[in-house]
Amino acid sequence: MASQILLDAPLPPTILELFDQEYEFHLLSDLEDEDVRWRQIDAYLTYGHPQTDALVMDRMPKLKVISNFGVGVDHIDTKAATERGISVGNTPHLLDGATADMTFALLMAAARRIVVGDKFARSSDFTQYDPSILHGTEIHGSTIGIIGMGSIGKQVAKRAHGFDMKIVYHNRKRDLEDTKYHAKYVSLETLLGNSDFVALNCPLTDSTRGLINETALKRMKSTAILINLARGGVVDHDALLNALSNGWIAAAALDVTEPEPLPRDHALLKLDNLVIAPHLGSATINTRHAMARRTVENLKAGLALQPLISSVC
Ligand code: 8YV
Repeated sequence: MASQILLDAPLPPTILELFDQEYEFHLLSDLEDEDVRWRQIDAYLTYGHPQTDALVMDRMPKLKVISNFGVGVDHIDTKAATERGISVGNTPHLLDGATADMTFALLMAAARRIVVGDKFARSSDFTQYDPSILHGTEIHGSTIGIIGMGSIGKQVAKRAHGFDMKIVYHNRKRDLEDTKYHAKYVSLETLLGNSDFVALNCPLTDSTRGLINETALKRMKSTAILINLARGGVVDHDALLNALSNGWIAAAALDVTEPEPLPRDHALLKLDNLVIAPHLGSATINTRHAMARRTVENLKAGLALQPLISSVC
C-alpha cells in the first residue's frame, strides 16, 4: 500500500513533483473527526503552521514523522511527538539569508517611508516635487538591536555591519563568537532603550511570547522602529497599536502577526506608520525550492525510520 501522507493545505506542483506514485495524499480539511483515514496516516507534511498537538497526533496511531515546511515549529507540540515516537523535521539554515534580507527590506521600507511614498507618488496629490515631505530615519550609523542572535539574527548582523550600524543583541545567553558579527551582548532593557531599530529574529517560545509588551515598547526610543520577522506572538498587538498611535515609538514593520492574518478591520492596518507583509520572510524562489526539497527528504527519511536530515526531535 502507498504511504499515506496528510497535508494541511494543497501543495504547489513544485513540491508535489518531488513525490512519485508511492505516496497517497489526504487533505486535512477533507477529514472529518471520525474519518477512518486518520488511522492510516503515516506522515504529516505541515505547510501553513497548523496547530499540531497531542490530540491531533493521537488520531494517527501509525504516524511516524511530521515534516514541517519552515524552521519555526511553535505550532507543533514536540514534547507530545517525542512521547509518541514521532520524528519532527524542519528546514533550518536554508532560509537564513532570505529572512535576513526581508528583515532589512522591511527595516528600510519603514525607515525611509517607502510604502507611504509609493502611494503618494501614484496619487493625484503628487503634482510637484517638495523637499520638505516624508523625511525618514537615518539607517547608516544608527544602532540596531537584534533580539535572537541565532543563524538568522547573525545574517541580519552581517547586513547591519555593511550599513555601518552599531549592533547590540539580546539572547538567552551570550554568543561567544559575537565579535565575528561586530555585535555586543546587552540586557533586554539596554537593547530596548538604546536601539534605533529593534529587530525580532527569535523563535516563539514560552519565554518570548509577549516579550514586546507595553513595558518593552515604553522603554524604546520615541524615534525607534520595531521590525518583526519572528512570530506574531512575540508582540502584544494591543500594546503595539497604542505605541504607534501615541508616539511611544515611531514606526513598525511586521512580516508576521497573531492572528495571521489580522482581522481585515484591525486598527493596526489603518496606520501609516506601520508597514506590513503577508509572512514573506523566506519567500524567494530559490529558498522555497530548497525548503521544499528538505521537507520532502525529511518526510521520506522519517517514513523509512531513518534519521532526518534536519531533525527537531
Ligand atoms: C515559512 C517561517 O514561510 O520558516 C519559518 O518558520 O515562518 C517561514 O519561513 C513558513 O514556515 C512556511 O509556512
